[in-house]
Amino acid sequence: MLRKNLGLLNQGFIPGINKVGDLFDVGMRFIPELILSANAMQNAADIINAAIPENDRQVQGRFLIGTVQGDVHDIGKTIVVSLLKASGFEVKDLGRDVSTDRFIKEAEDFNADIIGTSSLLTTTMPAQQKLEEELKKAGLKERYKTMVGGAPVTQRWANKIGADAFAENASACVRLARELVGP
Ligand code: B12
Repeated sequence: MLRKNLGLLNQGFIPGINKVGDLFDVGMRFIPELILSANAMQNAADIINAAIPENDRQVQGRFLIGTVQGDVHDIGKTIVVSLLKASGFEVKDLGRDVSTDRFIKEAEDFNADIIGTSSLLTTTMPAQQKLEEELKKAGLKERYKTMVGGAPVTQRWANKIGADAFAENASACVRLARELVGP
């Protein structure tokens, strides 16, 4: 069931919405179509996410996640949340447009193992670097593992800013999160 749902996403909806993004990029589609497609994708993702059973067996780890400041893209982040929950992680989703200070405060309150940040705009990716800098300044870099993701984000960027991991999609996120929290 989980594999079928992921197939619907990975072979169907995600390539579809990215196609819209590419057409928007070259000026063949405009904001109204972007919003229409986003709503259709959001509805599809909600149905599929709801069909992914939460796994309440032994908790694998505590994963705090959110989309960075200035960025309202959250469809991808929401898919990641569903798969983490289905894989036994306790997840706190802070939503979108989340400030660096809030990530750090909430990580403390939630006693997080991993802080995951999503960025879909090249203009908001620097917020992922700011989190690394603020964690270092606060002497908390060893306390939390960090993971970055989002369409423009790469392993090279993760290495540059000193993030502990980069995952290009939800399945990779679960695999890497398990490695980060260890057995
Ligand atoms: C849908 C969409 C919107 C919707 C968002 C709706 C919503 N609730 O999310 C709306 C219409 C609001 C929107 C607005 C804008 N958008 Co927009 N948008 C898109 C679009 C078409 C699809 C994004 C998406 O949902 N992809 C599908 C999901 C499943 O993929 P994903 O997000 O990458 O997530 C996967 C992985 O990256 C990873 N992942 C994601 N997050 C995380 C987090 C962690 C921790 C981990 C481990 C992994 C991970 O796992 C996910 C699942 O596999 C993209 C095109 C594209 N190719 O990305 C443009 C795109 C991102 N948008 C773009 C732009 C420019 C804008 C606007 C500035 C347009 C404008 N002028 O107003 C505004 C900015 C608003 C803001 N402040 O954020 C550009 C960004 C260019 C750039 N690189 O900076 C893109 C690339 C389009 C383009 N080609 O120009 N957008």
